[in-house]
Amino acid sequence: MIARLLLVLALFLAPPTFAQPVLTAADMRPSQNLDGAWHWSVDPFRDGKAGFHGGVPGESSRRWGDVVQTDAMEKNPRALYEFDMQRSPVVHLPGSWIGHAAEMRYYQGLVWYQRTFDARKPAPGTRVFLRFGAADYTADVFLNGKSVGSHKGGFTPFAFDVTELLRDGSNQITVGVDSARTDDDVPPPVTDWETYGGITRSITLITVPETFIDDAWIRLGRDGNIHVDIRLFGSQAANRDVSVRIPALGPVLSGRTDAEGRWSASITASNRLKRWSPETPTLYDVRFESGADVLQDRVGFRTIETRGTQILLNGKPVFLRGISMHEEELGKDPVRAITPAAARALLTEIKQGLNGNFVRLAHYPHSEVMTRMADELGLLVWSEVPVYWRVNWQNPATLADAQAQLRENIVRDRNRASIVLWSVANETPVGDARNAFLRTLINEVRTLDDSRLVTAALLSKREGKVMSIDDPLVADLDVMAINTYNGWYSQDPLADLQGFEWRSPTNKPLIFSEFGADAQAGYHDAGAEPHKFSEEFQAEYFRQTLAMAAKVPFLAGLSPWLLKDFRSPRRQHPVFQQGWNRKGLISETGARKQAFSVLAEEYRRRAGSTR
Ligand code: GCB
Repeated sequence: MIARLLLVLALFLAPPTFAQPVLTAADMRPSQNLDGAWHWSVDPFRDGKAGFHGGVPGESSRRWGDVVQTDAMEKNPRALYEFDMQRSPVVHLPGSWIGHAAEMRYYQGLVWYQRTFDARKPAPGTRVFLRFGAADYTADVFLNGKSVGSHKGGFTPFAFDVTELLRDGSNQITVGVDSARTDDDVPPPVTDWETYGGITRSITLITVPETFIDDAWIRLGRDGNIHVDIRLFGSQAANRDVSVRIPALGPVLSGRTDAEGRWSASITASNRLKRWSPETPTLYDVRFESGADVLQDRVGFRTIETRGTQILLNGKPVFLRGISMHEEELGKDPVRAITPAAARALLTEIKQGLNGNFVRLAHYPHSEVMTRMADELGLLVWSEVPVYWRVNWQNPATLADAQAQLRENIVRDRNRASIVLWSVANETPVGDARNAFLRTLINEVRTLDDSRLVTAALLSKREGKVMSIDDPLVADLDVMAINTYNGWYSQDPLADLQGFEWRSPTNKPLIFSEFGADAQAGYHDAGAEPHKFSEEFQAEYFRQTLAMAAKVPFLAGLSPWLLKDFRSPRRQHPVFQQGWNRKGLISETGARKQAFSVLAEEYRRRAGSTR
């Protein structure tokens, strides 16, 4: 009994381990890109997994055979297969199935994808991983008819070792992606955004030496030193030489891994180091080496911390002039395919158009394309996991899912200087089970990354015109964040907003992580009191809310809701919304609404000031 208790305790106290390789900076490794033409077939009854008599999904199921054995009918006139993937229509991946056909617009369920590609049997001493940038929500992956693994969670990367299954010549990948979620999932089924089921980020085949650098984290500590942590994966990971070099800055730092394949080291930062900031987003090539493996990354170095109610970037107070956004490209029919050009277009609107220095990447981990672009363009980033609204706080499996998504996000992006805030939740109602759940996530963040700030978007309490933050979680966070919609979801006259008084329970910085109002681009109402959904209403709402914000002495940043109109199935006003949340400052096609210049002007005024 005591032994069992100790084991349970040890499991709780042990630092997180990664049974699966994480392949940090995988997008920088040479790879065979498998994006492009894939066959697809819808499977609303999940027949391909189990068939109408039920049964276990996998190779033994007859229906599963249907999905992979597509040439069998040609070979055998008596064979019967009702899936024929190789003759199914072709689409371009990555990109959600929303764009495959009109009838897929609101489909939530299972879709099969398949493609063939040429490869070589891996050379001895190498491993090959099949990596997906993301698939929403559950993915079951098969190579040459054999299961290689599954993944849950729509926004983080995963990779499977396929060394044993790859063969010379033609190979076949089949993926079953299921977008359906239950109340136990993260996020739960009801959100205020489009699900975008499917394979939404790149698919690659990555070859590495048998023992390789799986994780390499480098950052500037608040102590002025550069810290490095490397973890090798493979049979030779223990007691092995490793090194790290920043060619532009000087000497190689090297050492040997411990029995677990880990190596940590610190070095005083060179005085030639140019710190990364939105004004000077300097990135350095960093080269990690061990044996035959070389892993390159592009990394910026900066510090982020708080002092009282201020946020300090590189030791100096900074006011976060930001805006929130979803992962959705510009255009009338987005499919959540974020190319570097799509990421650049959106982030440039923030940086240059709005005079911003900050973006909240809501409400889930965005593509690594986006976070790398933020590094390059110079935007501070809030990164979050989809712990959104009503999560099943009581269920340990739900917590484990949230932890896994958090871990995958942080480990993927720990080298991104742009990211300054990890957020663990959005608008979650206070309660014991919720508090315990979120505290576990906060502890997880701190174990994985002690160099950034932890936050969560909280709800405020209103008594008359007094707004307060009545949430025990503020004690656990570095930065408080509040979503506030007075004047939009309430019927307060906009002119009254300035009279709202904000009270803080603690001496910490506050960010208004959301405020916003819908407006349909092109709908004008120049009346003395403009109607909701007009550009004039939204502009006035921004004027008044910004004036209110200017009076909050502990405010350290803003990320209003939001840059661009985005698809949301719960926004069906037939005239103004038509399936889109219209709180964007630009329309889905990029037309700037009046409020855009209101915010741009406020940020121009605030640029250079710390408040
Ligand atoms: C919120 C949510 C966000 C919604 C927004 C809205 O508070 O965090 O996901 O889209 O309000 O438009 O109501």
